[in-house]
Amino acid sequence: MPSLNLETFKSKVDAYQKKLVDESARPHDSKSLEELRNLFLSRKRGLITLLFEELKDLSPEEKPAAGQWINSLKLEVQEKLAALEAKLKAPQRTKKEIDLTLPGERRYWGAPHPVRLFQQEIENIFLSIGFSIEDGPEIETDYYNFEALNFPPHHPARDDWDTLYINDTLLLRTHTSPVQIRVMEKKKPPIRIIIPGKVFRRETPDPTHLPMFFQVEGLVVDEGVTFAHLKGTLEYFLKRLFGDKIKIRFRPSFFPFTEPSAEVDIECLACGGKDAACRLCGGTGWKEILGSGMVDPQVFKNVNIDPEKYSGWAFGMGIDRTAMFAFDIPDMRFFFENDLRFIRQFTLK
Ligand code: 2U9
Repeated sequence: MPSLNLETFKSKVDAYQKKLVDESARPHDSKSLEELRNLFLSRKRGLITLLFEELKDLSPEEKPAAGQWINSLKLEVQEKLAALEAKLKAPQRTKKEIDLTLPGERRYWGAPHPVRLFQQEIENIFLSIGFSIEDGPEIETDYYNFEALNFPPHHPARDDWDTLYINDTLLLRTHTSPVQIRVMEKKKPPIRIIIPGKVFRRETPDPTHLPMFFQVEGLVVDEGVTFAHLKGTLEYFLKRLFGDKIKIRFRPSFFPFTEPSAEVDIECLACGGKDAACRLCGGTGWKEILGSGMVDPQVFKNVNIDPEKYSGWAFGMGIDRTAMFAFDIPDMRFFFENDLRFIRQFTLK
């Protein structure tokens, strides 16, 4: 029956169309592509050719529609084959291929950070005169950061150390001094140590302040240690760091954990005291470089060291701050922006 024939014919065309879609989705090489072409378009046995031959079994009214179906299938076959052929001819890039005409990949080498460089310079000087290096926790208790160092609770002296508290008893250490307390609790004199490390204060960043910076502190405890040892050792240290000719002066000062205490200045490296408007020293000719003093007897009592038998001296110095002065860096924030053009500029002989 003609109507059944037309239906059967349509489902045959649809089945061939589906076959075409499925076959085109597979990967092809030139051989399988040729086989696909023959399957549909071979002049003798191709599916399209066979469909055209079957047209004769349909009635004259059915032929035009059926002819259109075959023609649109043939068009789709030709389009699909052309696309597959183009894909096969496109240059294939394998992983091993290297295109030597492309510009090279630029590699940004790092460099030792200026703060680290300066810290190592300081460490090497003290290591060479018999000190050893200690470290300890950055999160501390109120006891180790303040009380053991002779700051009673609520004492106004604490106001000079703007502190970042974690809770009522824990805080971010404001200096590396808690490490000296921990060392003295464990080790009996003689003690000769330095403690470089990160410290934290509640500061708004500006050219000379950051909430995190680096400090180095030192401690010497033994029998018969005097202020002369403090003075001699610090002078030796500063001359090694800034050169033999550097002028140094000691000024009286106050710290809760040392008595007597002294701040140490060096002559201004930028103007030598000759520029009244100097950016570094403000025209005084001197630059404060560190604080120091003889360990307060109360601090020794807190760690069960007998202050009648032992004495000691200590110092503290900002590493970033001093590196800024030594390298003539105008803004402390440059250290932590991680701009390699800045970081790469520094070397020490
Ligand atoms: C113990 C005993 C004594 C450490 C000291 C200073 C003076 C000092 C500042 C310098 C610049 C901190 O980085 S800074 O803001 N420090 O002036 N530090 S004496 O004295 C100690 C430490 C621990 C047990």
